[in-house]
Amino acid sequence: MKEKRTTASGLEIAPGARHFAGFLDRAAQEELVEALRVLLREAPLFTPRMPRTGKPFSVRMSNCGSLGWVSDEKGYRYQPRHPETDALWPPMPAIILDAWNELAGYDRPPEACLINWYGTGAKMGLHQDRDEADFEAPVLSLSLGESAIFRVGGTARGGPTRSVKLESGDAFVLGGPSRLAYHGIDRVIPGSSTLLPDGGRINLTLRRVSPR
Ligand code: MD3
Ligand code: FE
Repeated sequence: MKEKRTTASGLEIAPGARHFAGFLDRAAQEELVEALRVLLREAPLFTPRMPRTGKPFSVRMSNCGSLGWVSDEKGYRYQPRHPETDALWPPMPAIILDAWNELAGYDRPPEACLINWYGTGAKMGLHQDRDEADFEAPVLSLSLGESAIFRVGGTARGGPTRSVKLESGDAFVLGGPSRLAYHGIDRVIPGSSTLLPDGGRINLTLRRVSPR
């Protein structure tokens, strides 16, 4: 597929899928990690489980914002409370809202910020994000820590895919025809970043959930 440059740092890798390499500089990444450390004390990482089978995900998760994504035997859903503490999700740090305002090009603020934590060997299989009622809104992803091999295809399962390396500080916006693209994380590259002292990778995904 032909690549098209959109802004100084945005690369359109498929219609509506833009990669902003190095969007957050090192200082901003460190500030965001510190904000997340504070937030995760209030809303600890939990291990989501597959609907029906209850098989645990290899990725651990938490959320901030008015709604959070959770998954267990009963299914995938967004809810206002943490599944284990029953507390409301903490508010989104300003740096996250700033990224949405700069990159999303959408007239409403994000409602959900899913925090994915990848330790050694964690991955995420190819899937579509379709638990939201507003597909007009883009999804914005921010990557921190070790680099990941991200795979993105089209809107049909089994079609061609391409791989993109997501590095610490990168932003990725998925909108338009790519909003319902299949995507996943094949693997995280150990030792590829010094941002997190104990290694691993954090990905944040910002979304609109409610219908317009
Ligand atoms: C493409 N997270 O949480 S972020 C997810 O790196 C998820 O943790 C991955 O897929 C991660 O659902 C990938 C990039 C991303 C996010 C949303 C998308 C790519 C997307 C929505 C549609 C198409
Ligand atoms: Fe996804």
